[in-house]
Amino acid sequence: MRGTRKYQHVIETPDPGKWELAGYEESLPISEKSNPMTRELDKADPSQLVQLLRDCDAEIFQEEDENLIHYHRLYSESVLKTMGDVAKRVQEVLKNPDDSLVVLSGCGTSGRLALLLANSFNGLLKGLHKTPCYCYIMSGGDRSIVTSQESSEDNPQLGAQELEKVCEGKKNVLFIGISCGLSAPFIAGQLDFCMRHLDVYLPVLVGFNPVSMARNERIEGWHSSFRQVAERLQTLHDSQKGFILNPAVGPEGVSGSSRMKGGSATKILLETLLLVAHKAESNVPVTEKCLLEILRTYERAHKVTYSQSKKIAALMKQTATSLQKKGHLYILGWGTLGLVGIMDAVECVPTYQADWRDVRGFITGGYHSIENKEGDLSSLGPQFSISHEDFVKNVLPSVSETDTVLLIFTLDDDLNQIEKLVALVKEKTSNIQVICHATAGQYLPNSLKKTIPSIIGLTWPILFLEYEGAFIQKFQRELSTKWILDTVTSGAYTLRGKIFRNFMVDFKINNSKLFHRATSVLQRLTGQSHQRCTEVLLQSIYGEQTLSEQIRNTTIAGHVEAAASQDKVLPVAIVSLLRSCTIQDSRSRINSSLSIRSAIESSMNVPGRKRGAEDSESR
Ligand code: S6P
Repeated sequence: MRGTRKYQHVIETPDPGKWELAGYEESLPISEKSNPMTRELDKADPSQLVQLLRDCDAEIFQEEDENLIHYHRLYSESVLKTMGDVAKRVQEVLKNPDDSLVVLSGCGTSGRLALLLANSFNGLLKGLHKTPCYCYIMSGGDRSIVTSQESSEDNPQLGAQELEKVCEGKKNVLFIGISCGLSAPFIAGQLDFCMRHLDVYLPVLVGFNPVSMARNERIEGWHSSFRQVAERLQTLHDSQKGFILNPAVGPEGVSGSSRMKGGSATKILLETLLLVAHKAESNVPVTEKCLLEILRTYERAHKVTYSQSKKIAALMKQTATSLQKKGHLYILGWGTLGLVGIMDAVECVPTYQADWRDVRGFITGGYHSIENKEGDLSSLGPQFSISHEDFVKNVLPSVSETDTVLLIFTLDDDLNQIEKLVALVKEKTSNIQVICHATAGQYLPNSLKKTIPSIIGLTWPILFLEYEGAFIQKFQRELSTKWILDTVTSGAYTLRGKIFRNFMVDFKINNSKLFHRATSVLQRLTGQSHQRCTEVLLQSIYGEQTLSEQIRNTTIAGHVEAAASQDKVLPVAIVSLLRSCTIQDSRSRINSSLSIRSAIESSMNVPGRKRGAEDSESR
């Protein structure tokens, strides 16, 4: 443990990683760097995978190290101070709910978290018979709750329009734009809009890169880059007309997969800040101590969660086996834990090119429980059927031994209903697992215990707190569930050969960020120039060895559109570059390989291959 630590930590956070040293993958922002801890993620067994991802999650709580680059961390004074300042401004909104609003906005996972958070705090207000004053925006609209709509995040104008629409008639809006990588054009458009209307809007940016690492290419069809917007926002900090909350939490365990640490850190940071604002409403002043007290409860949640590492590893192994046999993972959750399950399932699609049927989430009460703006979306197609009734009616009849069913609930949920569902599922598969949250002193009834072979039991301490504080337990349970599911699905897809080292290598290129990530992964694995990598990526997207002038002159948005109809674009480009073979040869090699990972691994060892940057740097 380092001597510089200021706070007594609940968990043992790892020592600072090599990623903090000057020069480590210098051209990349923290959110896109590869985490030195997980460099051999693809060779790990389930227990090691859990341990590695556990340590990565613990980095969220690591403190700033003055001996290294001066990255601000969650516990840094400047971050705590900004959290306090923003909390005070939230208080002002809470005092005048009729013409004020707190808007939370994001894309992908960040958008789903905006929904979860807005609903939590509206729920908190409603419980006090106060007017709800939170609202959420997600790029792609409510469809993005249950399906991946990555392309809509590239549109800054749309972001601004949506914001203007939800804020119509309001005099005081606190806008919280979440972009973990400080990269989403949709959020840039909204921040820019706020800065042009500072009489009404107070813009707050939440993300996990320093401003100097915010995305720097000019947004297509717009006037600025994300970085320019963030820099403008930074200048408003001293006058308290705008804020940036961007502690470093370290690179993701799976490079770039911001649904993992980025999502968890968003939840921790914003729930802490907002809870303090609500407590302060009852005349408790906003202090660093209040913030720290809550942050510590999340550290505790990390400890409680990963005390179940063995069982988490078993669930991961079971899931990987199901996926390998072309089976599925069905996640059935109660209350907001169901939404956490849906969030995790949806993300498997863009991150691992999974079919939407592979991992699916269901929630008790369907859309009614989610309380989304657009109401019931189930008429949009089978993908949008998300209630337990939908599961029983449409999915259960075809469930078999190859499938895994995971139930997630608390002991305060309807245990009779749960028991009945368990019995129905058991008629179809014995692979049934449970995540069960209890408060100290509560026990799972024997009748249920006997019927479920494997239970991940998490017991949370009783919190003798005032009304607002009682929400902490709900937040802990959600985060703990998120950590387990992130680890299980990321680990299962790693075991299925979808990761090479710690790079996602088979993701859908369906927005500009992902196009740039694909080029960057290509460069890192092959050591070839940016220009050459872009060229081969385009060959793979268009399936043509010779690129026409028309293709070369197409915008990135055009390439992204073309990539949408192709599969395995990145793996084909990687193998083609490593082997100096045609796109067609590469594709047939991949198609006949055991997994994407094995196709890349065997191409790495081709005689005479030029060593890649990654090879020379760190292996
Ligand atoms: C990440 C996930 C994406 C992101 C989205 C927003 O694992 O696949 O859906 O959440 O791209 O990213 P950001 O950096 O703006 O929060």
